Amino acid sequence: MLQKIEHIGIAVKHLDNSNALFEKLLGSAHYKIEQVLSEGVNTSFFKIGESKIELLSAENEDSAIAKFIEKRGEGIHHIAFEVEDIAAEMERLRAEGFKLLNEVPKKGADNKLICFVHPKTANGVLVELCQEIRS
Ligand code: CMX
Repeated sequence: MLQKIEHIGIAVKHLDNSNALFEKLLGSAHYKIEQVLSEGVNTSFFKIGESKIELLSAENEDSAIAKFIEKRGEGIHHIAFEVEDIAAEMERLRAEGFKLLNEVPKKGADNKLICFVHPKTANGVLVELCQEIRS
């Protein structure tokens, strides 16, 4: 089951500028900056109640974020849902006909196992499943 909107990912050109902008907008500072080299992104996180905003800038031109901004400009890039059991959710969505962008869960930002669902199979929305990594 999808439990809540864990975060909304927003693609930005310049992380520093956007951190300052979102600090003004949200009235609170980001609590974390993290580079995820496997995804070619730099991220920052803001808490909004039980959800978060993730700002993403491209680390290199092959990054999904660089391609997204080139095609569509800055803006909402994905919606991430928290799940209890990512493997079970992936199996459920696969069986429902959604195209998953990775075969097995991968390590994402903010201590999460993640999997993306192709936007072409979800009404144009890039969906991320994320499960907290429990130590
Ligand atoms: N939301 C909605 N649609 C999107 C999209 C997004 N974020 N990114 C791409 N698309 C659309 C494209 O505009 C394109 O539409 P058209 O065919 O109508 O032009 C279509 O999807 C396919 O795009 P593409 O150019 O053929 O494929 P891309 O090489 O751009 O790849 C995608 C798109 C979603 C498969 C790829 O970005 C991906 O695998 N994403 C998952 C990983 C990711 O996004 N990582 C960065 C975030 C990591 C993090 O959160 O930490």
